[in-house]
Amino acid sequence: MPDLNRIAYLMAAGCVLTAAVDAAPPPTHTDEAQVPAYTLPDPLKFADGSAVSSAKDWTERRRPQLLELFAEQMFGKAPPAPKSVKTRTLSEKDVFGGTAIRKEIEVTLVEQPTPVTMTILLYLPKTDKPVPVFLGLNFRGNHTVTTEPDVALNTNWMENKTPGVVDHRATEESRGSQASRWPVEMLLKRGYGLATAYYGDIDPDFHDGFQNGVHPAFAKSGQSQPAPDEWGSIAAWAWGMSRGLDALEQESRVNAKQVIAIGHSRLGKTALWVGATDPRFAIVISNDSGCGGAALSRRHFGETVARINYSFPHWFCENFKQFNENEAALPFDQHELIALIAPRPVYVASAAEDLWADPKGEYLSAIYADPVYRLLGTDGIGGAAPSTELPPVDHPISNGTIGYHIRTGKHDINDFDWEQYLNFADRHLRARKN
Ligand code: GTR
Repeated sequence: MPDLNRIAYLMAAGCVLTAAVDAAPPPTHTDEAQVPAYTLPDPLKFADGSAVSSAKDWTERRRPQLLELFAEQMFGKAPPAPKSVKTRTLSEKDVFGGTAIRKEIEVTLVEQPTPVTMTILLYLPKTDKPVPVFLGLNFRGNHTVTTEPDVALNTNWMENKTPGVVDHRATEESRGSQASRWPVEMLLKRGYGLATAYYGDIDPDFHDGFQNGVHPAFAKSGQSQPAPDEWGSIAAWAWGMSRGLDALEQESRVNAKQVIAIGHSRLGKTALWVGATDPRFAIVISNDSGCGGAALSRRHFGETVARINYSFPHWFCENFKQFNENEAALPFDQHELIALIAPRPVYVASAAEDLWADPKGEYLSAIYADPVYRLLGTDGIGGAAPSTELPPVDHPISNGTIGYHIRTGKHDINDFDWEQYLNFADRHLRARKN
Protein backbone atom coordinates (compact mmCIF):
# COMPACT_ATOMS: atom_id res chain seq x y z
CA MET A 1 0.00 0.00 0.00
CA PRO A 2 1.39 3.44 -0.87
CA ASP A 3 2.45 5.68 2.00
CA LEU A 4 -0.23 8.36 2.40
CA ASN A 5 2.19 10.97 3.72
CA ARG A 6 4.36 10.56 0.65
CA ILE A 7 1.41 10.84 -1.65
CA ALA A 8 0.32 14.04 0.10
CA TYR A 9 3.82 15.43 -0.35
CA LEU A 10 3.94 14.58 -4.02
CA MET A 11 0.52 16.03 -4.65
CA ALA A 12 1.53 19.21 -2.87
CA ALA A 13 4.60 19.37 -5.07
CA GLY A 14 2.31 19.16 -8.09
CA CYS A 15 3.37 15.67 -9.18
CA VAL A 16 1.10 13.40 -11.14
CA LEU A 17 0.70 10.15 -9.28
CA THR A 18 1.33 6.82 -10.87
CA ALA A 19 0.44 3.50 -9.30
CA ALA A 20 3.85 2.69 -7.90
CA VAL A 21 4.87 5.92 -6.24
CA ASP A 22 7.57 5.60 -3.67
CA ALA A 23 9.22 8.99 -3.39
CA ALA A 24 12.21 9.53 -1.16
CA PRO A 25 11.85 12.12 1.61
CA PRO A 26 13.06 15.60 0.62
CA PRO A 27 16.80 15.86 1.31
CA THR A 28 18.16 17.70 4.34
CA HIS A 29 21.63 18.62 5.56
CA THR A 30 23.26 19.83 8.75
CA ASP A 31 26.29 21.42 7.18
CA GLU A 32 26.66 25.16 7.74
CA ALA A 33 28.60 25.43 4.47
CA GLN A 34 25.45 24.39 2.58
CA VAL A 35 23.25 27.16 3.95
CA PRO A 36 22.18 29.11 0.87
CA ALA A 37 22.52 32.87 0.55
CA TYR A 38 19.22 34.39 1.61
CA THR A 39 17.59 37.73 2.35
CA LEU A 40 15.15 37.93 5.22
CA PRO A 41 12.01 40.03 5.00
CA ASP A 42 12.29 43.13 7.18
CA PRO A 43 9.60 43.12 9.89
CA LEU A 44 9.81 46.91 9.98
CA LYS A 45 8.77 47.32 6.35
CA PHE A 46 5.23 47.13 5.10
CA ALA A 47 4.45 44.82 2.18
CA ASP A 48 4.80 47.85 -0.17
CA GLY A 49 8.33 48.54 1.13
CA SER A 50 7.52 51.63 3.18
CA ALA A 51 8.93 51.95 6.69
CA VAL A 52 7.19 50.97 9.91
CA SER A 53 8.44 53.89 11.92
CA SER A 54 6.40 53.98 15.11
CA ALA A 55 4.93 51.63 17.69
CA LYS A 56 1.52 52.70 16.40
CA ASP A 57 2.45 51.69 12.82
CA TRP A 58 3.52 48.30 14.11
CA THR A 59 0.57 47.64 16.38
CA GLU A 60 -2.20 48.97 14.18
CA ARG A 61 -0.99 48.06 10.72
CA ARG A 62 2.13 45.93 10.32
CA ARG A 63 1.40 43.41 13.07
CA PRO A 64 -2.14 42.63 11.82
CA GLN A 65 -0.77 42.29 8.26
CA LEU A 66 1.87 39.77 9.36
CA LEU A 67 -0.47 37.86 11.66
CA GLU A 68 -2.89 37.43 8.76
CA LEU A 69 -0.10 36.19 6.48
CA PHE A 70 1.10 33.61 9.01
CA ALA A 71 -2.47 32.42 9.51
CA GLU A 72 -3.30 32.26 5.81
CA GLN A 73 -0.05 30.82 4.47
CA MET A 74 1.33 28.69 7.28
CA PHE A 75 -0.70 27.65 10.34
CA GLY A 76 -4.19 28.15 8.92
CA LYS A 77 -6.98 30.24 10.34
CA ALA A 78 -8.63 28.93 13.50
CA PRO A 79 -12.21 29.59 14.55
CA PRO A 80 -12.83 32.50 16.91
CA ALA A 81 -12.85 31.96 20.65
CA PRO A 82 -16.16 30.65 21.97
CA LYS A 83 -18.14 32.95 24.27
CA SER A 84 -17.42 30.72 27.22
CA VAL A 85 -15.86 27.39 27.93
CA LYS A 86 -17.49 24.67 30.01
CA THR A 87 -15.35 23.15 32.74
CA ARG A 88 -15.89 20.41 35.30
CA THR A 89 -13.64 19.51 38.23
CA LEU A 90 -12.88 15.81 38.06
CA SER A 91 -10.67 15.67 41.14
CA GLU A 92 -9.07 17.95 43.69
CA LYS A 93 -6.70 17.08 46.51
CA ASP A 94 -3.71 18.22 48.56
CA VAL A 95 -0.42 16.79 47.35
CA PHE A 96 3.30 16.93 48.22
CA GLY A 97 2.77 16.85 51.96
CA GLY A 98 -0.02 19.40 51.85
CA THR A 99 2.14 22.10 50.24
CA ALA A 100 0.21 22.09 46.97
CA ILE A 101 -3.18 21.46 45.43
CA ARG A 102 -3.69 19.18 42.47
CA LYS A 103 -6.77 19.33 40.28
CA GLU A 104 -7.97 17.58 37.17
CA ILE A 105 -10.32 19.75 35.16
CA GLU A 106 -12.30 18.63 32.14
CA VAL A 107 -12.65 21.35 29.53
CA THR A 108 -15.30 20.91 26.83
CA LEU A 109 -13.68 22.07 23.59
CA VAL A 110 -16.63 21.31 21.33
CA GLU A 111 -19.99 19.70 21.94
CA GLN A 112 -21.21 18.85 18.41
CA PRO A 113 -21.22 16.60 16.42
CA THR A 114 -19.03 14.55 18.77
CA PRO A 115 -17.98 16.08 22.09
CA VAL A 116 -14.26 16.70 22.39
CA THR A 117 -12.86 17.29 25.86
CA MET A 118 -9.41 18.00 27.18
CA THR A 119 -8.32 17.25 30.74
CA ILE A 120 -6.09 19.79 32.44
CA LEU A 121 -3.83 18.61 35.21
CA LEU A 122 -3.24 21.62 37.43
CA TYR A 123 -0.80 21.96 40.31
CA LEU A 124 -0.82 25.08 42.49
CA PRO A 125 1.38 25.94 45.44
CA LYS A 126 -0.65 26.75 48.54
CA THR A 127 -0.40 30.48 49.11
CA ASP A 128 -2.86 33.22 49.93
CA LYS A 129 -2.36 35.00 46.59
CA PRO A 130 -3.20 33.95 43.03
CA VAL A 131 -0.08 32.51 41.42
CA PRO A 132 1.54 32.65 37.97
CA VAL A 133 1.15 29.42 36.01
CA PHE A 134 3.07 27.71 33.21
CA LEU A 135 0.63 26.26 30.69
CA GLY A 136 2.00 23.67 28.26
CA LEU A 137 0.69 20.68 26.37
CA ASN A 138 2.27 17.28 26.92
CA PHE A 139 3.08 14.49 24.42
CA ARG A 140 1.86 11.34 26.18
CA GLY A 141 -0.96 12.12 28.62
CA ASN A 142 -1.15 13.76 32.04
CA HIS A 143 -0.34 10.47 33.76
CA THR A 144 3.13 10.53 32.16
CA VAL A 145 3.99 13.94 33.63
CA THR A 146 3.98 12.54 37.18
CA THR A 147 4.56 9.22 38.94
CA GLU A 148 1.56 9.84 41.24
CA PRO A 149 -0.60 6.72 40.87
CA ASP A 150 -3.99 8.44 40.91
CA VAL A 151 -3.73 10.86 37.99
CA ALA A 152 -6.15 9.51 35.39
CA LEU A 153 -4.64 7.41 32.62
CA ASN A 154 -5.33 9.04 29.26
CA THR A 155 -7.62 6.93 27.08
CA ASN A 156 -7.22 8.75 23.75
CA TRP A 157 -5.19 7.71 20.71
CA MET A 158 -1.44 8.14 21.01
CA GLU A 159 1.65 7.19 19.07
CA ASN A 160 2.96 3.68 19.68
CA LYS A 161 6.57 4.89 19.89
CA THR A 162 6.63 5.34 23.67
CA PRO A 163 7.12 2.39 26.02
CA GLY A 164 3.84 1.59 27.70
CA VAL A 165 1.67 2.47 24.70
CA VAL A 166 0.01 -0.58 23.17
CA ASP A 167 -2.24 -0.43 20.12
CA HIS A 168 -2.23 3.36 20.33
CA ARG A 169 -3.54 3.41 23.92
CA ALA A 170 -1.63 4.23 27.10
CA THR A 171 -1.11 1.55 29.72
CA GLU A 172 -0.04 1.86 33.37
CA GLU A 173 3.52 1.14 32.27
CA SER A 174 3.75 4.62 30.76
CA ARG A 175 2.94 6.39 34.04
CA GLY A 176 5.64 8.92 34.90
CA SER A 177 7.52 8.27 31.64
CA GLN A 178 7.76 12.00 30.82
CA ALA A 179 8.32 13.19 34.41
CA SER A 180 11.87 14.41 33.71
CA ARG A 181 10.35 17.01 31.38
CA TRP A 182 8.01 18.37 34.02
CA PRO A 183 9.80 19.22 37.30
CA VAL A 184 6.54 19.91 39.10
CA GLU A 185 7.96 20.26 42.62
CA MET A 186 10.70 22.64 41.45
CA LEU A 187 8.04 24.91 39.95
CA LEU A 188 5.85 24.75 43.03
CA LYS A 189 8.78 25.60 45.33
CA ARG A 190 9.47 28.65 43.20
CA GLY A 191 5.86 29.81 43.64
CA TYR A 192 4.55 28.80 40.19
CA GLY A 193 1.68 26.57 39.22
CA LEU A 194 1.70 24.14 36.31
CA ALA A 195 -1.20 23.39 33.99
CA THR A 196 -0.80 20.71 31.35
CA ALA A 197 -2.99 18.67 29.04
CA TYR A 198 -2.41 15.95 26.44
CA TYR A 199 -2.17 17.51 22.97
CA GLY A 200 -3.97 14.54 21.43
CA ASP A 201 -7.07 15.41 23.49
CA ILE A 202 -7.41 18.39 21.13
CA ASP A 203 -6.40 16.74 17.88
CA PRO A 204 -4.76 13.29 17.59
CA ASP A 205 -1.39 13.67 15.89
CA PHE A 206 -1.83 11.64 12.72
CA HIS A 207 -3.13 12.57 9.32
CA ASP A 208 -6.67 11.29 8.95
CA GLY A 209 -7.92 14.15 6.77
CA PHE A 210 -9.08 16.10 9.84
CA GLN A 211 -11.91 13.72 10.69
CA ASN A 212 -11.14 13.53 14.41
CA GLY A 213 -10.32 16.06 17.15
CA VAL A 214 -11.80 19.54 17.07
CA HIS A 215 -11.67 20.14 13.29
CA PRO A 216 -14.97 18.52 12.18
CA ALA A 217 -17.03 20.63 14.58
CA PHE A 218 -16.07 23.76 12.65
CA ALA A 219 -16.36 22.44 9.09
CA LYS A 220 -18.80 24.43 6.97
CA SER A 221 -21.67 22.48 5.54
CA GLY A 222 -20.46 20.25 2.71
CA GLN A 223 -16.83 20.78 3.67
CA SER A 224 -14.96 17.54 4.37
CA GLN A 225 -11.69 19.10 5.39
CA PRO A 226 -10.22 22.54 6.10
CA ALA A 227 -9.83 24.93 3.15
CA PRO A 228 -6.22 25.66 2.06
CA ASP A 229 -6.02 28.64 4.43
CA GLU A 230 -7.74 26.96 7.36
CA TRP A 231 -6.19 25.42 10.43
CA GLY A 232 -3.91 22.42 10.53
CA SER A 233 -3.11 20.52 13.71
CA ILE A 234 -0.64 23.03 15.19
CA ALA A 235 -3.24 25.79 14.95
CA ALA A 236 -5.75 23.42 16.59
CA TRP A 237 -3.36 22.67 19.47
CA ALA A 238 -2.76 26.41 19.88
CA TRP A 239 -6.51 27.04 19.86
CA GLY A 240 -6.81 24.35 22.55
CA MET A 241 -4.17 26.13 24.64
CA SER A 242 -6.28 29.26 24.47
CA ARG A 243 -9.25 27.25 25.77
CA GLY A 244 -6.94 26.06 28.55
CA LEU A 245 -6.32 29.69 29.43
CA ASP A 246 -10.09 30.31 29.36
CA ALA A 247 -10.40 27.52 31.93
CA LEU A 248 -7.59 28.95 34.08
CA GLU A 249 -9.40 32.30 34.07
CA GLN A 250 -12.14 30.54 36.03
CA GLU A 251 -9.70 29.50 38.79
CA SER A 252 -9.50 32.08 41.56
CA ARG A 253 -6.14 30.71 42.75
CA VAL A 254 -4.54 31.35 39.34
CA ASN A 255 -3.26 34.77 38.33
CA ALA A 256 -4.65 34.59 34.79
CA LYS A 257 -2.68 37.70 33.79
CA GLN A 258 0.51 35.80 34.51
CA VAL A 259 0.08 32.66 32.47
CA ILE A 260 3.18 31.56 30.57
CA ALA A 261 2.80 29.53 27.36
CA ILE A 262 5.47 26.85 27.10
CA GLY A 263 6.13 24.00 24.71
CA HIS A 264 8.83 21.63 23.52
CA SER A 265 9.47 20.75 19.89
CA ARG A 266 6.20 20.54 17.88
CA LEU A 267 4.56 21.91 21.00
CA GLY A 268 7.17 24.69 21.04
CA LYS A 269 5.93 25.65 17.56
CA THR A 270 2.46 25.56 19.10
CA ALA A 271 3.52 27.79 22.02
CA LEU A 272 4.90 30.41 19.62
CA TRP A 273 1.74 30.39 17.54
CA VAL A 274 -0.55 30.70 20.56
CA GLY A 275 1.70 33.48 21.85
CA ALA A 276 1.23 35.30 18.55
CA THR A 277 -2.53 34.76 18.34
CA ASP A 278 -3.55 35.12 21.98
CA PRO A 279 -2.12 38.23 23.66
CA ARG A 280 -3.43 37.10 27.06
CA PHE A 281 -0.30 34.94 27.47
CA ALA A 282 2.13 37.01 29.52
CA ILE A 283 5.33 35.22 28.47
CA VAL A 284 6.07 32.69 25.72
CA ILE A 285 8.69 29.94 25.84
CA SER A 286 9.82 27.92 22.84
CA ASN A 287 12.01 24.93 23.70
CA ASP A 288 13.79 23.31 20.73
CA SER A 289 10.93 24.31 18.43
CA GLY A 290 12.94 24.09 15.19
CA CYS A 291 11.41 24.21 11.72
CA GLY A 292 8.03 25.94 11.71
CA GLY A 293 8.86 27.27 15.18
CA ALA A 294 11.79 29.54 15.97
CA ALA A 295 14.19 28.34 13.23
CA LEU A 296 14.52 30.51 10.12
CA SER A 297 13.05 28.65 7.14
CA ARG A 298 15.35 30.32 4.62
CA ARG A 299 18.45 28.73 6.17
CA HIS A 300 17.23 25.37 4.86
CA PHE A 301 19.25 23.69 7.62
CA GLY A 302 18.14 20.52 9.43
CA GLU A 303 14.41 19.97 8.94
CA THR A 304 13.14 22.03 6.01
CA VAL A 305 9.71 23.26 4.96
CA ALA A 306 9.48 20.48 2.34
CA ARG A 307 10.57 17.84 4.81
CA ILE A 308 8.18 18.86 7.57
CA ASN A 309 5.26 19.00 5.13
CA TYR A 310 6.27 15.58 3.83
CA SER A 311 6.53 13.96 7.26
CA PHE A 312 3.63 15.80 8.89
CA PRO A 313 1.21 16.88 6.15
CA HIS A 314 -1.43 17.77 8.76
CA TRP A 315 0.57 20.18 10.93
CA PHE A 316 0.26 23.30 8.76
CA CYS A 317 -2.39 24.46 6.33
CA GLU A 318 -2.40 23.34 2.69
CA ASN A 319 -1.10 26.73 1.51
CA PHE A 320 2.18 26.16 3.34
CA LYS A 321 3.06 23.37 0.89
CA GLN A 322 3.58 25.99 -1.82
CA PHE A 323 6.83 26.86 -0.07
CA ASN A 324 8.35 23.36 -0.28
CA GLU A 325 11.89 23.94 -1.62
CA ASN A 326 10.72 27.48 -2.26
CA GLU A 327 11.42 29.31 1.02
CA ALA A 328 12.46 32.51 -0.74
CA ALA A 329 8.82 32.99 -1.76
CA LEU A 330 7.59 33.00 1.85
CA PRO A 331 6.10 36.41 2.65
CA PHE A 332 7.67 36.19 6.12
CA ASP A 333 10.24 34.22 8.08
CA GLN A 334 10.22 32.89 11.61
CA HIS A 335 11.85 35.95 13.25
CA GLU A 336 8.57 37.67 12.45
CA LEU A 337 6.62 35.00 14.31
CA ILE A 338 8.65 35.95 17.38
CA ALA A 339 8.12 39.64 16.66
CA LEU A 340 4.35 39.03 16.74
CA ILE A 341 4.73 38.29 20.45
CA ALA A 342 6.38 41.67 21.16
CA PRO A 343 6.49 43.48 23.52
CA ARG A 344 5.73 40.48 25.75
CA PRO A 345 8.79 38.55 26.93
CA VAL A 346 9.78 35.56 24.81
CA TYR A 347 12.44 32.93 25.45
CA VAL A 348 13.90 30.72 22.72
CA ALA A 349 16.04 27.72 23.66
CA SER A 350 18.11 25.25 21.67
CA ALA A 351 20.18 22.16 22.42
CA ALA A 352 23.69 21.73 21.07
CA GLU A 353 23.10 18.24 19.65
CA ASP A 354 19.72 19.13 18.18
CA LEU A 355 20.92 20.07 14.70
CA TRP A 356 17.61 18.91 13.18
CA ALA A 357 16.03 21.96 14.86
CA ASP A 358 18.83 24.29 13.66
CA PRO A 359 20.05 26.03 16.85
CA LYS A 360 21.68 28.82 14.86
CA GLY A 361 18.46 29.48 12.95
CA GLU A 362 16.57 29.59 16.26
CA TYR A 363 19.05 32.09 17.70
CA LEU A 364 19.02 34.29 14.60
CA SER A 365 15.23 34.47 14.71
CA ALA A 366 15.41 35.71 18.27
CA ILE A 367 17.90 38.45 17.44
CA TYR A 368 16.21 39.49 14.21
CA ALA A 369 13.01 40.06 16.20
CA ASP A 370 14.98 42.50 18.38
CA PRO A 371 14.28 45.68 16.29
CA VAL A 372 10.53 45.20 16.77
CA TYR A 373 10.95 44.73 20.52
CA ARG A 374 13.02 47.91 20.65
CA LEU A 375 10.56 49.89 18.54
CA LEU A 376 7.93 48.94 21.14
CA GLY A 377 10.04 50.43 23.94
CA THR A 378 11.65 47.30 25.40
CA ASP A 379 15.34 46.40 25.54
CA GLY A 380 14.90 43.48 23.09
CA ILE A 381 17.59 40.90 23.67
CA GLY A 382 19.35 43.38 26.00
CA GLY A 383 22.58 45.31 25.60
CA ALA A 384 23.80 46.92 22.40
CA ALA A 385 23.40 45.49 18.90
CA PRO A 386 23.26 41.69 19.32
CA SER A 387 25.91 39.51 17.74
CA THR A 388 24.97 37.05 15.00
CA GLU A 389 27.44 34.57 16.50
CA LEU A 390 25.73 31.77 18.40
CA PRO A 391 26.43 32.31 22.12
CA PRO A 392 28.55 29.73 23.98
CA VAL A 393 26.79 26.60 25.17
CA ASP A 394 25.23 26.81 28.67
CA HIS A 395 25.56 30.61 28.85
CA PRO A 396 22.03 31.99 28.71
CA ILE A 397 21.45 35.50 27.41
CA SER A 398 18.50 36.35 29.53
CA ASN A 399 18.71 39.89 30.81
CA GLY A 400 16.51 41.36 28.11
CA THR A 401 12.90 40.91 27.03
CA ILE A 402 14.04 38.28 24.54
CA GLY A 403 15.92 35.40 26.19
CA TYR A 404 17.99 32.69 24.55
CA HIS A 405 20.17 29.76 25.48
CA ILE A 406 21.78 26.79 23.86
CA ARG A 407 22.51 24.05 26.34
CA THR A 408 24.61 20.93 26.23
CA GLY A 409 22.81 17.82 25.11
CA LYS A 410 19.98 16.51 23.03
CA HIS A 411 16.53 17.45 21.80
CA ASP A 412 14.65 17.49 25.11
CA ILE A 413 13.49 19.77 27.91
CA ASN A 414 15.19 19.32 31.26
CA ASP A 415 15.85 20.99 34.61
CA PHE A 416 18.51 23.30 33.18
CA ASP A 417 15.96 24.66 30.68
CA TRP A 418 13.28 25.07 33.35
CA GLU A 419 15.66 26.88 35.73
CA GLN A 420 16.29 29.50 33.03
CA TYR A 421 12.56 29.85 32.36
CA LEU A 422 11.82 30.29 36.06
CA ASN A 423 14.55 32.94 36.43
CA PHE A 424 13.28 34.72 33.32
CA ALA A 425 9.68 34.63 34.55
CA ASP A 426 10.73 35.83 38.03
CA ARG A 427 12.45 38.82 36.54
CA HIS A 428 9.61 39.82 34.24
CA LEU A 429 6.69 39.11 36.51
CA ARG A 430 8.25 40.73 39.56
CA ALA A 431 8.55 43.95 37.57
CA ARG A 432 4.78 43.95 36.96
CA LYS A 433 2.03 45.21 39.18
CA ASN A 434 -0.70 42.66 38.48
C1 GTR B 1 10.24 15.62 14.77
C2 GTR B 1 9.93 16.76 13.85
C3 GTR B 1 10.25 18.07 14.51
C4 GTR B 1 9.80 18.14 15.94
C5 GTR B 1 9.86 16.82 16.67
C6 GTR B 1 9.04 16.71 17.96
O1 GTR B 1 10.00 14.39 14.19
O2 GTR B 1 10.67 16.60 12.69
O3 GTR B 1 9.70 19.13 13.74
O4 GTR B 1 8.55 18.68 16.04
O5 GTR B 1 9.44 15.76 15.90
O6 GTR B 1 7.99 17.30 18.11
O7 GTR B 1 9.48 15.95 18.82
